[in-house]
Amino acid sequence: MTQFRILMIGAPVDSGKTRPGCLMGPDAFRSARLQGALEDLGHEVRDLGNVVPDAVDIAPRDGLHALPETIGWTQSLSRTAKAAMADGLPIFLGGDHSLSLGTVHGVAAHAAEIGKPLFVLWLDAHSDFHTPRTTQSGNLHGTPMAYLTGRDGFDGFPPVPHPVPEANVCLLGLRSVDGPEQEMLSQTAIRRHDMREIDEYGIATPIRAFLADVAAAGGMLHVSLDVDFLDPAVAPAVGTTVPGGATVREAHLVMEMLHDSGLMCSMDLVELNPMLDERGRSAQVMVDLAASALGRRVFDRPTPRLL
Ligand code: 6HN
Ligand code: MN
Ligand code: MN
Ligand code: MN
Repeated sequence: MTQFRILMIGAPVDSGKTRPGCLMGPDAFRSARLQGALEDLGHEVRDLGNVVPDAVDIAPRDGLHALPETIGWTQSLSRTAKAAMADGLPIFLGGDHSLSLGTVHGVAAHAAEIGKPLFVLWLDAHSDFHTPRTTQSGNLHGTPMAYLTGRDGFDGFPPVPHPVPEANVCLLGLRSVDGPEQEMLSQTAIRRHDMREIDEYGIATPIRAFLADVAAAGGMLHVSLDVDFLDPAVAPAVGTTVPGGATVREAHLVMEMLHDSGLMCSMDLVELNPMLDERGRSAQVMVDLAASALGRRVFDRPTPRLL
């Protein structure tokens, strides 16, 4: 099995929504033994500690929660992510999903520098495709996909010189998409797979097609895993639960297929709110999923080839 040099990077971002708690996420992942689980697979794992946000001189804006702080995080995480990409396979320990405004921004800068197309797999109940102009909640964790694909409306944020091409984005697990997001998404080439499609065709179908395209393009793949991709019955520790999510096995299958593809170059584990957890079980599910994405399996055999 390919061994990686894995960099654990804490991103205790809690500014992307009003309900606090995600700042404890990185330490919950550490307590659930993420490092040991990955070392057990033979990887070299470094815990680089937690990132801090840049201090920025930006005015708060009505209707947007904690805008300056989130811009500060975007700046510092973009720099950190770009540097980490040259040094190993970073796993960003969230922190709410607004951290991806920065991590994917930095990963995209790295991809552009080495001349590889970047693909993004967004495992989430939500599309996170609001702009600061369309958000109804004012919570910026609902915006990263719009920012990263180059939408307007992100005044004060770092410019996006390397937007992720729409056709390179795959949203998987959708079951809560707001009206303005639906409207904007319908005008893009972004791939979107809702839970109904997963029910009807199985989760392997869309992921297999996406991974084949990443491989054919010689691309690199960033994976952003939101706790609410999972059904709240198995992962309650998230502020934005939506019933009808992925099962434990569906999520593991995605991770196992990611590992077999050898395409994943970076990963976010986001939205874990330990305040809402039950005896640490959501943190444990997320750690187990990360381990599957990095090679944990029952038998040493590849994904079975179906028709
Ligand atoms: N997440 N669409 C809702 C909003 O407030 O804009 C929910 C966003 C959820 C954010 O999944 O990271
Ligand atoms: Mn999300
Ligand atoms: Mn550049
Ligand atoms: Mn979500």
